[in-house]
Amino acid sequence: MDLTTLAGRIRDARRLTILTGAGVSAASGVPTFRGQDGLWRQYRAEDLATPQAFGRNPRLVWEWYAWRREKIAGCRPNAAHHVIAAWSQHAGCRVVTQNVDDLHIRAATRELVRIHGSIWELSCWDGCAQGATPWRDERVPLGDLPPSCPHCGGLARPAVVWFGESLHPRHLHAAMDATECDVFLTVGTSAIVYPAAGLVHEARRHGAFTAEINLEETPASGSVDVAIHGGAEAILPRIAELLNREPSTPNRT
Ligand code: BV8
Repeated sequence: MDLTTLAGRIRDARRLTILTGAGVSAASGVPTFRGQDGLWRQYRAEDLATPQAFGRNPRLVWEWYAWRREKIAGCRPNAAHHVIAAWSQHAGCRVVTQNVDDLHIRAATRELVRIHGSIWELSCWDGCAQGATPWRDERVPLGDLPPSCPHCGGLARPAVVWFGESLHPRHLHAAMDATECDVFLTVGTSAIVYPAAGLVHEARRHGAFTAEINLEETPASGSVDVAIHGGAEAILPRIAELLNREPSTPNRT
């Protein structure tokens, strides 16, 4: 199985779903969660991205998010985001991302489901009715930490899904719906965070051809039809180039 065969599968697919993780943004300079640069002051993501950690020390958790926002503000979509955005313009292509950096949005990706929310959005931690709907605040720096809810003056939180929190039902439904596809690509994810990591298995169950593009082996590598080791920012443009070389095809150029 090589890139040409995978390109052929993508070319013939009426429905293509792409799941992305932090590895897609790595080439843009966004730290991944579990790579070398994923640590912050020796904390792991799982130590800070929880409601319990926030309840105990909202300022510390906000310092981590403010540090990430500052880093992400200086990053731009890379070639992987642009190829995915181009494919997303075609009917039948859906993109499900675990990333909260919004680089897929900045690359003008269509049919995008952000299952873990956005680091650029906030909601009310103290549960006021209006503050339940996330609001966007792209200020860098964010101002005094922790920020307050503009509706009730209580504590604001990052509008992301923390470990131990359920995904928004609408997002979970859209992600599950997207597993009913002909080709399912999982790109740049360590495949250990659920329910996102379960989507590729769901796609297989629906009879999809599954492929993984990742720098290293993951728990999903043994289950997919093809596992390609390499940088998403290099592999995806090569596949796109193979597709562009094809005689014009109705599904995807
Ligand atoms: C849920 C938002 C139901 C926040 C994130 C105990 C109690 C409660 C729950 C659990 C539990 N045990 C297990 C669970 C379930 C838990 C879970 O899966 N835990 C894991 C750690 C085992 N899941 C949840 O809690 C989920 N909710 O289950 O609800 C429930 C409710 C209550 C009680 C029980 C169940 C919610 C999970 C969402 C967590 N939020 N993010 C924030 O960002 O601050 S997850 C976080 O990890 C990010 O979103 C990230 O995207 C995601 C996954 O990480 P990856 O994207 O894969 O990034 P990573 O660094 O790991 O890997 C990058 C990969 O890219 C690497 O393989 C690398 O080799 C590769 N790479 C690097 N460079 C490149 C590359 N590949 C290609 N090209 C490159 N250039």
